[in-house]
Amino acid sequence: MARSKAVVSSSHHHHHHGIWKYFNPAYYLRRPRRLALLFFLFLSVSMVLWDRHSLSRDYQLEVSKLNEEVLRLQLLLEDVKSVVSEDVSVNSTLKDVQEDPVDAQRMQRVKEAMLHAWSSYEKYAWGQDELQPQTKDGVDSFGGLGATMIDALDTLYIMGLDEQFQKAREWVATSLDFDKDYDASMFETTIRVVGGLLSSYDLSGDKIFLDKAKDIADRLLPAWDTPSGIPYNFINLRHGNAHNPTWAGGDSILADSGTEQLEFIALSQRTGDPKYQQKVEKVISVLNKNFPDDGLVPIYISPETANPSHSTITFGAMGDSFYEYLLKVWVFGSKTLSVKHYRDMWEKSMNGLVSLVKKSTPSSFTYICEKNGNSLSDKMDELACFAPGMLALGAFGYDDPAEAKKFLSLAEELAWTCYNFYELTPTKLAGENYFFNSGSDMSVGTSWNILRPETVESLFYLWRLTGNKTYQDWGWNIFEAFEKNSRIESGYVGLKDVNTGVKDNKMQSFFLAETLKYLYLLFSPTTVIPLDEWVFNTEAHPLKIVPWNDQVNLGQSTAVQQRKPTIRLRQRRIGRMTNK
Ligand code: DMJ
Repeated sequence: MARSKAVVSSSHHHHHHGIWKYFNPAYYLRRPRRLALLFFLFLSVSMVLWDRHSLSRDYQLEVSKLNEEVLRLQLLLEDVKSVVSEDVSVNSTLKDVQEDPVDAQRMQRVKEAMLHAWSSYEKYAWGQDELQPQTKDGVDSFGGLGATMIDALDTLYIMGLDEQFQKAREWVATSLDFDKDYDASMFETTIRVVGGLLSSYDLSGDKIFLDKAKDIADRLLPAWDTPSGIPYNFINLRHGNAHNPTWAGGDSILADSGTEQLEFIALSQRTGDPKYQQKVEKVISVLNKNFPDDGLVPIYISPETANPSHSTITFGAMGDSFYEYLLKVWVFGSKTLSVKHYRDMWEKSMNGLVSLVKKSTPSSFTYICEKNGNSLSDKMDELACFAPGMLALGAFGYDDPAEAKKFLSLAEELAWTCYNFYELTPTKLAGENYFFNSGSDMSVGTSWNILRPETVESLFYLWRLTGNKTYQDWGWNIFEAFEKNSRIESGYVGLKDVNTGVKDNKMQSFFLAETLKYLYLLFSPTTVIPLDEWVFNTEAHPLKIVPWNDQVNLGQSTAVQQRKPTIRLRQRRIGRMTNK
């Protein structure tokens, strides 16, 4: 009994030893061949794992490339289908059709660029504000409102990227949430989010977009509750408390305060509720009370008194779109009496603009100066390159043909300068701003390029309004420079320096909203978003012009619905000619 106990105990001990001896280094030191075997085993396992990992990475890459290819083929198929289905029916409207095969090809190339930008966003930053293509992730730079998603909606629609549009539409319906404890810029949120949603509503007739636009606009509205009616520029989306940035010394910014008129007027027209329109129209009438003869307003204004403080006058950053909207509200209001004061203010401002215009030496580039007090500074932002387009659009509103001609040629001269902002750099992409020096024309100041649209925007207007194909060619050159410098495998990035081509890590949402849309429209038939039926907001979101209702009739405005067929048909016809 005692013996057997001893045996059991010994065997148990032995067994225990049997498992754990392999973890004892001494065991292997005494057995070098086992050690070698172990090492070899370790090596093979790691190699197999590593190989599998890189295999699956290659595989993923391959799959994503194939996915893009499938999408491209789907687009082609869509085009071919429309040839078959519409061949019989469209003979009577052939004039709408894209006649130029080069245009048609370029249009497809821009559409493909949009697809690349969009699928990159979809893959790495879905639902977030902006894609960071280098790090392949997203960033919420606007409070997490899906800025790129909303900015891209109407571009997807116009280009006929239906599946992508539908998927984004589902995100808007199910995941877009504005209840954020975030101090939003009322300007950025209006032009991108309110504008993007309203445009999608006007194009598709889908009510979800109008509901969402109303939701966010209601959260922005308290920003206008100031002593003067000039709004505070930031507002908390959840709590509704508004304020101005401390860096502006408590003042409001001109562009930030005067670039909501189109969106909020459109919202009043579409909802029948006048409160949006009232807030934004008051801003203009308040500014009109002390409007200077030259129509030039400094960029800082007091929200208490509506008086401008001593600050820069510019058609670039912080001034720009205030002037743009004076003209566009007049167009949006069907140029009727109720919006005449907008046109009057705009014409004054354009005389002011002329007083800032100079020519460089030796090459005689026309440029717009900035003004500080009484002195002009020879500096122009690329942002100010929206001005040629605005001038061209407004030129046709002068009764006096001499005035019309004067402003159209000014527009054309400025467009040449802006095109040279691009042409003169090694990358053929423009810097952020330029300095003009007598004897040596111009030189790049701040040297980054963040995929901005202003120059191609102006080329689009000039092409539409003059029919001069040179503007298309300039736009195409700029597009190719973006393709060459800014396109990477996972999206489009800006450049830190247009001289060296060093890339940054951001795909700005306005690249999809504006740059690619204007480029696409530069090569589309002029019947796609015709300028006498639509007004582009400053983020390139087209809003449909509807009969200008006075306050009493606002409720009856239902004109902007079921627009889908019109656009779709035109889209199809383009495809048809592409394949001819
Ligand atoms: C856009 O958000 C708008 O075009 C705005 O008017 C100016 N800045 C960017 C594009 O550069």
